[in-house]
Amino acid sequence: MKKAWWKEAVVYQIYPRSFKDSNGDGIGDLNGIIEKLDYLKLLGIDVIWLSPIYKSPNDDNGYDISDYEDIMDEFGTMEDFDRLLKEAHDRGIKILMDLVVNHCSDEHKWFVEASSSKDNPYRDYFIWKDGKKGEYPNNWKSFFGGSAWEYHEETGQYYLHLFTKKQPDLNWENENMRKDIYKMMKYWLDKGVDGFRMDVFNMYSKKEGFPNVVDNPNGIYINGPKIHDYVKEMNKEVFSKYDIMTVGEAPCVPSSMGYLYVGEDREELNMIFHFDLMDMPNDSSDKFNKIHWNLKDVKDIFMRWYEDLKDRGWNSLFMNNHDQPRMVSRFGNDKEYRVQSAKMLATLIHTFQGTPYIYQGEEIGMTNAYFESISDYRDVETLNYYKEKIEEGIDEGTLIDKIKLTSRDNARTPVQWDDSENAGFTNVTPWINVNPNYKYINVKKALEDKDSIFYYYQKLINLRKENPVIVYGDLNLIYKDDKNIFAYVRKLEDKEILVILNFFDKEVEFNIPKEYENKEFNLLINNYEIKDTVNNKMTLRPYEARVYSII
Ligand code: TEU
Ligand code: CA
Repeated sequence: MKKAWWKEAVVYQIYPRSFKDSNGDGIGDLNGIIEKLDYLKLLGIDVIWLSPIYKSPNDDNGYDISDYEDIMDEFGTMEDFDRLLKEAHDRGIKILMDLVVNHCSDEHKWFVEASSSKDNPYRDYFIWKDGKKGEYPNNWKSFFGGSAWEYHEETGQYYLHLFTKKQPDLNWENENMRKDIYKMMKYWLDKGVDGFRMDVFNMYSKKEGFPNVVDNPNGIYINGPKIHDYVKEMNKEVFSKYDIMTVGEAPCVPSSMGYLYVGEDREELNMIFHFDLMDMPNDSSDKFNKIHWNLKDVKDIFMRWYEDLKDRGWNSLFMNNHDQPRMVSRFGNDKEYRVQSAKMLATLIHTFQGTPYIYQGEEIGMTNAYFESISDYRDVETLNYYKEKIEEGIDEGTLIDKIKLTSRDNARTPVQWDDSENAGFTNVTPWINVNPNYKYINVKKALEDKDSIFYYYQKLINLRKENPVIVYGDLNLIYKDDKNIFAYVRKLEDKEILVILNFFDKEVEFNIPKEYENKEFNLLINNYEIKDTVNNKMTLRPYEARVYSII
C-alpha cells in the first residue's frame, strides 16, 4: 500500500456559521475559528475542512457562491482568512477548502451577465433551454423540491438548478468556464491551502439531449457521460501541480464505481464521500425517511467499500456531516448511553481502513436538536420540504416528527463551548438556537473530565499516529453474521489488532476466534473500565468497544 499524508491524517469539518462567533453578531466567523485552533490542536487533528466561507447571499448557507475569490461579509475579510491559514499552518494543521462548482449563486457576476441577454458571452456558462409547449424542458427535479428548471421572464428561457433556484448549475461543456474555475482554484492553492472537498462533483456532467429521468438520474445528471473527462482535466490542470488532498462528495456512487474516481492509477481524486450509509434504507427515496438502519447493512457497506478499493484506492470514513443528523443520535443512543455509544462509533471510524472525518461537536457527543416548532428551523431543504408536504395535506405533527429526526439543522446548532448563556458560542441571540442540552454537554465540561468523549477521540487519534497498522493494515471481518457485534482484525506485517464493538444496548457474549485463543492481548483503548484479563469468552456491556493488540 502506497503511503500518503492524507491517508494518515484525521480531518475535522468546520461549519463556520455555527462554530464560534467572535464579534457578537450571533454568527460564527473566521476569527472565531482562529480562537479555537489550540483546542483543535489539543484534539490532535491534522486537517480542517472548512465549509464554504466565500461571498454568498446565503440562500443555502454559503453553498451558493457569488464571488469565489472573496470572503462572506459575516465571516470576515481576506486578511482574516490569511491569518487563519497562517495560524493553522503554524500549528501543523492543514486547511481544505470547499469547492462548490457544480453551481454558483444567481448573484454571481457570471449569472448576472448571462441573464442580461441571450447573446451575452456568459450565457453559455449556464444551462438554458426552451420550454416544451409552455412546459418545463424535462422532468428533472431539484434536490430541494419542485422542478429543476426556473423560467427566466426577460430572456424567455428556463435555466437548470439541481438545488435551489438561487443555485444555477454551471455548464461544464463550456471550456472558458472550466478554465475560469481552474484559475480560481489556483488562486487558493497559491495562497497555500492544502486541498479541496468537492461539493457534488459527480453532477458536473449532464447527458446530451437532456432526456427525462425514467428510473433514476444515474448516468443522466449524476455520474454523467463526461464526468471522468472533467475530473481528469481538473487533475491535470490543477491537482497534479500541487501536493494536496482531494475528496469528492459523491451521492449515488456504488462501491463498484468507486475505483473509477479514486483508483490510484486513475489520476482523478484521492477519496470520495459515498452515501451508502446515509441513504439507508434503500427502499425509500424520501430523504426524510432515511434514518432506519440495521447492523448487517452497516457491516456490508463498510466491507464492500473496503474490498472494492482494497490496494487500489482509498476510503473516507464518516457517519455525519452538516447535511445529516448527529451520529450519536442516529447510530448510537443519545439518551442512557450517549457517552458509551459515541465512543463506540468513534472507535469504528478511527480503526477501520480509511481517513476519518470528525464533524464539529461530534468530539463532545453533541446530539440532534429535535426542534419542535418549524419556526426554529433555518435550513432551506427542511423549509421547502415542510411547505411542499403541508400543501399536499400531510398533518403538521407527523411532519415535525420526521423533520425532528432528519433535518440538516440537527447538525447546525452552535458548537457548545460552555454552560453560559448561548453555550459560549455568542453573547447575543444566535442565528439558530443552541441545543438546550448545552448545560451538560459542552467543551468546558469535556476538558475537565478525563473520561470524556473528547479525551477518547484524542486517544484514538494518537493511537492512529503510533500504530501504522491502523492506517495501512489489511482488514478481516470476524463473525460476519453476528447481529450485535461488529468485529475485525487489522494486520500489517507482524502487527495485529482486534477491534470489538457492541452496537446495541444489551449485554452480549464475545468469543475470541479459535486461531487467537492462545495469544496474549494488550488493551489499547476501551470505553468501559475493564478489570479482568482476557479470557476466551467475554461479556460486552451496552455499546462496549475494545481494541486489543494481539501478541
Ligand atoms: O450536498 C449535496 C447533496 O446531495 C444534498 O442534497 C444532500 O444529499 C442533502 O443535503 C442531504 O440532506 C451538498 C452540500 O453538502 C449541501 O450542504 C448543499 O446544500 C448542496 O450540496 C448544494 O450545494
Ligand atoms: Ca460573528
